[in-house]
This record gives sequence, structure tokens and C-alpha cells, in this order.
Amino acid sequence: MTTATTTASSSTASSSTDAAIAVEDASLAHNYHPLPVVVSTADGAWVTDVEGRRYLDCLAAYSAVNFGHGHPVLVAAAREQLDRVTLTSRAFHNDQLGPFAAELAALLGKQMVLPMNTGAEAVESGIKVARAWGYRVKGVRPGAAKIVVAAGNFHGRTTTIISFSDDEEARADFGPYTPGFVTVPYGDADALEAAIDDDTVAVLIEPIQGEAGVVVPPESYLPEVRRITRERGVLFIADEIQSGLGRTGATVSCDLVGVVPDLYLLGKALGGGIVPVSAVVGDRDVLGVLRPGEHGSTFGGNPLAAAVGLAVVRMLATGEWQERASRLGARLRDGLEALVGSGIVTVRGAGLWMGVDIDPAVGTGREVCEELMRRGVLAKDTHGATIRLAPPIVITEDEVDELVGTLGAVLADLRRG
Ligand code: IF1
Repeated sequence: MTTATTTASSSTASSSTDAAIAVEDASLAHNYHPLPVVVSTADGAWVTDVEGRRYLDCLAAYSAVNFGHGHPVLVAAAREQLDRVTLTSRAFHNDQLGPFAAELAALLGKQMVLPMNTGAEAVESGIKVARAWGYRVKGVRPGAAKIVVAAGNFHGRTTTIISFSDDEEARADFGPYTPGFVTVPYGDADALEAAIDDDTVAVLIEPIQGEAGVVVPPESYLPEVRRITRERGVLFIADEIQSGLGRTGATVSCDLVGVVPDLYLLGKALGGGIVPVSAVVGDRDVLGVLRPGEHGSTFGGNPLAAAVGLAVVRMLATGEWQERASRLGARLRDGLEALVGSGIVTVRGAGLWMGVDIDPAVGTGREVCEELMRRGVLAKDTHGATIRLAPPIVITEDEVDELVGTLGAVLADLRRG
């Protein structure tokens, strides 16, 4: 990967980086272990650090930057709204929210949208709606609602969400935990069916598990979840916060197997990489259970978020982003598959979203990511041996080839030790 020559002299090659990190360290809670790179500007699939070095961004902020950094259509939508009105609260209407909700619902073939801000808020909102639906429509015993979730899940970091996480790092010392969740193995439809009883109101799963390492379930799984939940009168909630909005080569990843859940949870890329925008999208018979004053958010549905979200929806409506992710993803997958046996053990994924298991004999996921960084590629490891690759969908074919070439060179060097 060719990175621009450092504008600073080699002796100061990392002084700006070190200085910036030192300032952060002094005042920032240490809830992350970032790679030692300090991003200063970004454009398209590339970011530039404080030393002037360029990197191919293969994380895209965990698929929140699907359309590339600073996409002109999205920046223009934000700029125009900045000069009009940015925040009114939902105590009043604003002229952006209606069109955003109508076109987002139509994009997904649904009737209603509950606008929030972060992914976790969409997940929490989905849980509250499912519980209210369970009591008010299904007739579940008051306070007894249960939601079936999958082992290996990642749905965010609120105390309720980590209550049903099975990742000790995400939940340790954050108790007491919220009750009402039942965990089953991911991908096992029989186990899921067995876990449903009269108090079950919903099944909440990622159609493809992101943090778990881009884990794609058997092709029959989601259709089976849809059949079982329909037969048992239970809501199917699909968390498409990371897998949705073009990433997998489809508008939402459920499309890949022809499944329509009762509720879609969306976030990340819905804000175009500019503002936090999330949403719960469903039909009136479910989202209609909410009454005025029962749920809300200061920023949820704000005009700036709605203007950017509407621009994202209109970009996705053409289908070109989905086609591009599918085409470039196939190129990336072929390139990665060719490295199996040369430092890569397994390649998983869909569209332009790959989970790559590194041979532990070669190195850890973190070590590979640190070496990639030194060669101008930014990626993130997960759970030790896996690196995930999710570049902005604006990446070119040549850049995909260079990414694969750089990874191959890193693995070869690490194998030589
Ligand atoms: C961090 C992980 C990814 C998500 C799914 C809901 C949310 C997320 C499927 C919550 C968020 C983010 C959180 C971020 C890093 C990233 C992440 F590593 F944490 F697990 F992508 F895999 N559903 N995922 O992936 O959305 O509230 O963050 O907007 O916590 O460091 P959020």
C-alpha cells in the first residue's frame, strides 16, 4: 500500500502522533485500546494522520462510513440543513422528519419508523416496543415478557443490552443485570424454537454477527427463524445496525435470504458517517403500540439527522451501492481465499464485509492490524485471532487488490518471523 511520504521529517515522524496521544491519555477514560494512529482528515476510503500519512480505512467506523468519508451528497445535505434548523426536539414538528420516515419505511417495505440516535438506543427501543406489544397485543402476563437472544451477540453497551451479552469483558462488574432474556446458540433454529414459550414476545438477533467475527449463519437459519416466530406469534427483530444499508450487497442483509422481520433495527451508516442516526422500522400493528409520552429522545428525529438520513435512503434507493458492495466484496473474498494456508485459516462474510481468522502460529489479530497500519491499512481485530475488513463501499478494484496484496505481504513477513 503506498502511503504519502510523511510531510514531517523522519526524526519527527511520530512526534505529532505521540503528542496528540499524550493529550488524549491525560483526559480521556481508557475504555479503548486504539492503534497508535491519530487521524486528522479523511476522504472517500482514505484517512490521513497528523503526520500526513495516508491509510486505506478498512473499518469504516464499524460500517458507519459505508458511503465513504465526506461523501459530497451527504455533506451537502448536512451543510444545507445546518443553515436552516438543526434541533427542535419532538415537542414540535420539523419539515425533514416526515419525508425521512416515509422514505425509510418505503425502502424497507414497512409502514412506520421510530427515529433514535445510536444503535444501542434503537436496540433498547426495539426491546421496549416488543415488551409493550407482548403485554398489550399478545396478552403476555404483566412483567413476564421474555426475549430470545443468541450467544455471541453484540447489540451495544447499555446495562440492559450487556445483561444479555455472553462476553465477560462487556458485562463484568456492570450488574445487577436486566432479567427477561433467554440465550440460545446462534444458527440453531431448533434450540431457538425450544426456547420459546407463552411469555416470549420476541427473538432479537443479528442476521450476521458482527463483533463475533462476521459470522454468517446457515442459509436456512433466518428463514427458519421467520417461520418459527410467525407460527409461535413472536416478533422477529433483526439488528441490521452493522449488517445493513448496503454493507452485505443488499439493502439489509435479511434480503440476501428473502426474509422480512417484524422490526428492523438500523443505525451506523444511516447517519452517513456524519451524525448519529438510528431507527426502529416496522408496521403499524407493532410500532403502533406506542402512545404519546411513553418513549422518546431529545435528539431523536432531529432535522439535521433526518436530512442526512433522507439523503442516505435516497442513495440506497437506486441499488447501485448494493451492487457495488456485492461486486467488490466478491473480488475481496477471492483475494482473501487465495491466502488461506498462507497465514489465513478461514474467511467469512457477505458483500464487502469479511471476517478473517489469522493462523495463531503467524500472529494475533492485533499484531496483524499493527503491521497493516505500518503499511497504510487500518483494520480492527476482534476476539483475538480475527480481523474484520469493512472498507467504505467507494473503495476501487485496484484498492481492493492493494489491500489483499498488503495483507499477504504482512502475513508472509510475520511467518518469516
Ligand atoms: C464500540 C463492537 C462492532 C452493533 C450492532 C448495535 C450496536 C452495534 C450489531 C450498537 C455497535 C459498535 C460499538 C462500538 C464498536 C462497534 C462494534 F466492536 F463494539 F462490537 F461493530 F462490532 N448492534 N457496534 O455492531 O450501536 O450504540 O454503538 O451506535 O462499542 O466500541 P452503537
